[in-house]
Amino acid sequence: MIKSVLEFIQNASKKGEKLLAILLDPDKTSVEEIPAISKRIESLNAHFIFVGGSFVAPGITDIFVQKLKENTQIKVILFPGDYSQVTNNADALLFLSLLSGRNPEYLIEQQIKAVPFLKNSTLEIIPTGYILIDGGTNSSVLKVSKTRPISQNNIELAVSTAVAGMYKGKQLIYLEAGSGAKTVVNAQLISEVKKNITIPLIVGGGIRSKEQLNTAYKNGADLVVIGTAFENNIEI
Ligand code: 1GP
Repeated sequence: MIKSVLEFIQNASKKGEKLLAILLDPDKTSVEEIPAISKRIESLNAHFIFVGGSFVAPGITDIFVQKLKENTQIKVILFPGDYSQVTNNADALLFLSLLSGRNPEYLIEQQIKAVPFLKNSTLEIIPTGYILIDGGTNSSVLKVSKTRPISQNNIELAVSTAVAGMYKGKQLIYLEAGSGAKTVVNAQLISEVKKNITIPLIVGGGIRSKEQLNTAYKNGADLVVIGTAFENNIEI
């Protein structure tokens, strides 16, 4: 029996089964919309709901996740932009380290600040290496983290960053072009990173079409995250 979210992703990755997560930002989606949105996400056969954002006010995520759990059986995974978004109501937490950046706040400070919230929590904590790739926009994550992304052409740096993350003990690598990216993470970069790691790979940022989704899967993404395209048109 599969006990955890991480095990589920690892098993799917081993079998070559592709996973989909829909990202909801409590700053952009209201609690009232959750029943309809949950049904829609279920009809898309998404495997996970990610919840997070760069500018979510404290306390909001807690209520938002609680409402989701009342409306769907799909596992809810926190993808926080800030430690204040940690809530015990979710199933799991991507414990992110922004490996592409050199801002200590997002390499270790935020993680330390999260600990008092996690000590007695039942959340599954998943160490995740988070790597920003230039998506052609000044995305919220770049603004908030005050870091520079890795260029789409600097495949060597992206690969080394992902492998260093794996050696540091991360269980997942997340290649992120930024929410609303103009340019999605390119196929060659995904494929080179995938070839060099033995842990599952998440890809997100700017994915709007079935073709982009399939390209990410074909080149090695185990889990793709879609936020903006769903937010703009939940009938997508
Ligand atoms: C952002 O990877 C996610 O953190 C999703 O990006 O909103 O562009 O789909 P989009």
